[in-house]
Amino acid sequence: MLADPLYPETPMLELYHAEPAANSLKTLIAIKEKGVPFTSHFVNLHKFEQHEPAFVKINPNGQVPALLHDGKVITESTVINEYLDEVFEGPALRPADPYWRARMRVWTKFVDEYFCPALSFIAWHHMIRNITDRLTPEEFEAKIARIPLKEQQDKWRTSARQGYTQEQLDDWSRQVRTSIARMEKQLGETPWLAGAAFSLADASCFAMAAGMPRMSPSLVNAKDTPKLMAWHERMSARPGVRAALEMPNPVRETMEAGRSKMASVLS
Ligand SMILES: N[C@@H](CCC(=O)N[C@@H](CS)C(=O)NCC(=O)O)C(=O)O
Repeated sequence: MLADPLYPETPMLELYHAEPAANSLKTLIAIKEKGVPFTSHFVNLHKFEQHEPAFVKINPNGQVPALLHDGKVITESTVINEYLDEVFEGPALRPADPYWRARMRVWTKFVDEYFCPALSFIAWHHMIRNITDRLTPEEFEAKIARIPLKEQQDKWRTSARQGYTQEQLDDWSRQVRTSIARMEKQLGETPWLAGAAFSLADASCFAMAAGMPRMSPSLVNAKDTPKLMAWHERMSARPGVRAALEMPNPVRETMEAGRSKMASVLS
């Protein structure tokens, strides 16, 4: 087992991630809440670094995040979070009770299969052109050719060119509203999404909803979603969550450029 020279008692842990948003934010919250020292590798998605051969060797899907622990790779943000909680000392991030642990997993699955994809398609529709418009058609095709997954190639191409249809955007927007309503209902019944304590369910949902009170105030606000707003405040005040949000974000400006357009869909 290779030891990190800075923390000789800690096995070498490296996280490859992008700006603190979506799936990267999800794992950053878990690793910071856990308090495990790690080496951060920023992968600039706006420069297509996730498709470079060196990174594809780490994650054959060409996506962040990816965790490297003692030279072993773990991918999939939700799996990474469970792994971190299982392997490292520190505050428990999963309920001990099997029922609530199952409920936690229902939330993380819901985020991965429903909430995150809906939000992601809307975001890509509005933001990808800020990244791809500076490329010539030849440069763009060369970038696309390196993307390992056909589905991701299609998503980049559609988002960069014609975009998605209004019908598709409306449907994803409905799914985001459904996700918000489901969170609001749960937070009316329990203080955290999987019961009495913070868990990976909160990390997953917050990673998707972090920007919503600011970006989509007509959807997430004190009058319509008071429980969610109070939870958002409690989440934002947690030192681990704050540390995750404060991770460097060199692409903030490009992101902001697409946000107002995105907000108009999510209302
Ligand atoms: N199911 C994967 C999804 C990972 C994912 O979609 N990552 C996005 C960032 S949030 C990404 O790397 N996108 C860049 C690309 O697909 O080219 C997970 O949860 O880790």
